[in-house]
Amino acid sequence: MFIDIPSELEAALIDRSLPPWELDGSFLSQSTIEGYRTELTATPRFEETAAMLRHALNGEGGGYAVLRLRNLAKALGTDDDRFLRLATGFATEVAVPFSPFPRWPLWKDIGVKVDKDPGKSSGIGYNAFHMDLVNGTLPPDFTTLLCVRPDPLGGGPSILSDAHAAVARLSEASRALLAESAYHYGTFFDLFGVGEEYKPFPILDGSDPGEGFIRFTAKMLERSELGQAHADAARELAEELIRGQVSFMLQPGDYLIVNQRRFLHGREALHSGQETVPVSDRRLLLQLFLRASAGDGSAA
Ligand SMILES: O=C(O)CCC(=O)C(=O)O
Ligand SMILES: [Fe+2]
Repeated sequence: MFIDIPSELEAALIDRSLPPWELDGSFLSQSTIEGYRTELTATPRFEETAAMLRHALNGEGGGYAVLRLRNLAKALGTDDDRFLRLATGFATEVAVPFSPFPRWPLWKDIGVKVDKDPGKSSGIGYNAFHMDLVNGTLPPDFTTLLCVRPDPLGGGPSILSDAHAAVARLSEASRALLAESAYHYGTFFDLFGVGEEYKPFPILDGSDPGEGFIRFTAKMLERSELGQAHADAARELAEELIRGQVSFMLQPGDYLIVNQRRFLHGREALHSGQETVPVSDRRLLLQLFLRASAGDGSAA
């Protein structure tokens, strides 16, 4: 699930500069998509790398990938627009980049805020297994996280788990409870491209693996009022996700892409002592969401 960029491709990408992207509403414009594709497919071994990436995300047993853009990040600098455009170009090979948040740029900063709810995005604590935008009727097909800086104190490995495999290990009775519209989480305000608010929702919608979402966030166990039996079933799912998890530390330039129809993600706690780290040195990720092309639920 870790994909290195062949060195001849790296060299060609460092020499080439993609133009700034344009948006059409909250989606990357068709002319940007076509322009990036034309530029990138002209570089050596780009197409085979993009095919490996798509296979890691959509192929049998797949569901996430870490594209190692480390050398490109070193050569270009992570705060150079050229680097971000290249990452956007790779993302575009998977699905269409978009921003669900009208007031945010295409790539959204996830920094570290010591005063925030520690279990939420940019908090310092354990970020439990979840899918992003869980309470929209159409969550992003892919969520992507580009690492600019890891936690300088050494904490915060990413965690991933195969949601369908976790569900398959549950009892029939628990699965029946998870299929009921008895769950809710969070607020839904001013969002684009992710459907309507879904409340209450079922965690399981009966679709085949790789088709529907396993609409789950373990954060609801602490933050939503749930009936006892439904909460117990959700807790069992959270435990199975942990039993099946993999974890790894993102390095500068690592680009994690998660197929939200297959895998759930989260992050271990950052190391203690974040308040002693200057804000400009703290862990920083950039987040981008992707929509599979219209009418194609699997983004193949
Ligand atoms: O900080 C991380 O590594 C994950 C953040 C995340 O999943 C989110 O903000 O939705
Ligand atoms: Fe997330």
